[in-house]
Amino acid sequence: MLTLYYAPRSRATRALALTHELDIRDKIRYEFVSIPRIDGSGAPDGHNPHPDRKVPALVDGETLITESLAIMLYLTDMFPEAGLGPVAGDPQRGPYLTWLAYYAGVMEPVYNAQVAGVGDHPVFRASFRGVPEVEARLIAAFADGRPYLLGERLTAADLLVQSPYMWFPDGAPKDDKVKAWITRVAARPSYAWATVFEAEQEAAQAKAG
Ligand SMILES: N[C@@H](CCC(=O)N[C@@H](CS)C(=O)NCC(=O)O)C(=O)O
Repeated sequence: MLTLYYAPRSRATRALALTHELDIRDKIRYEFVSIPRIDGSGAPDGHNPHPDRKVPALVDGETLITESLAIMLYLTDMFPEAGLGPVAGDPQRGPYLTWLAYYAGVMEPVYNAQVAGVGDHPVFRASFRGVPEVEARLIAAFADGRPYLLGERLTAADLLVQSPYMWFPDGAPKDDKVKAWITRVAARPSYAWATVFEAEQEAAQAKAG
């Protein structure tokens, strides 16, 4: 049995959505945990196995998997028949890994640095480049009219790479094709389910006190 530790409206939401896309909700135990929130509410949860008490965290038997990239890759490799992540040997495996790694290794630092006001520091730019390069990368990816990052089919890379623009729509590239992709991913039934599921569980937690 797999256990996914999550908190509502967080980086775990895309992992919840992935479990819906993979059609594995009956194979997952979902564990609600609290996290400290920007408004001062919430607190680290002693039940969360993540070493930093962050979400998402996935437990498979004795194995703990943290970091959204690792969790998504772990799950799409574990359930390849769902077609949410090209497996080794598939020509799309390289682009798939590239987008997953680009999100975690470049996009998250770049957007966080922008918010922190340090994105233009020459050392930062030398390592990561910046928002204009991220936007150019996405605009180039969708220039041929493809609906998803790898082509005709949604993969976990779409859920990961699109997620910052769910939280900060104003930060999305000003490009119609990219914007259409953001809307397309957000409109997936998996996100509707994740949003309702989170809200229901949050209400149940509040009621239980
Ligand atoms: N790099 C991690 C980041 C996880 C993360 O920062 N999650 C936030 C929620 S959006 C969290 O748990 N924050 C709680 C805290 O900082 O204590 C990932 O992508 O999984």
